[in-house]
Amino acid sequence: MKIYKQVFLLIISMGFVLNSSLVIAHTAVTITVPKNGAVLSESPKEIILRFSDEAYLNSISLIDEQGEVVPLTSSLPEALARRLSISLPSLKDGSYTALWSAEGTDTHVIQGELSFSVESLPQQ
Ligand SMILES: [Cu+2]
Repeated sequence: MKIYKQVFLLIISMGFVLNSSLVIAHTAVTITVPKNGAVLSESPKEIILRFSDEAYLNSISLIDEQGEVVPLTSSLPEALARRLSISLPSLKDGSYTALWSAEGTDTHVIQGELSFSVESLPQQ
């Protein structure tokens, strides 16, 4: 029984080493435009996601402050790239949240959320 336990522990610790090296290799978002929490004086033309390595965008959805999905008119970028941009329709004043999902070259899924608001008119 003892040898099994040692083998088991060895496998567990190898798993940790393997996992931590994968964590380092993960593709991550480095910059977004707009920045999370940004207050914009006009509707942004696009959302830009910059990654530490090439990534492929699986999906993105834009939700307004009523929780409604804002239809995106342009198609998603199909290429694997470090910089992915998604064109936006003209947005009226309000708060928006973009939920996106991408995949790095290691096939790991990366998900993120980006909130911003448009305030073209001075707030009363
Ligand atoms: Cu990864």
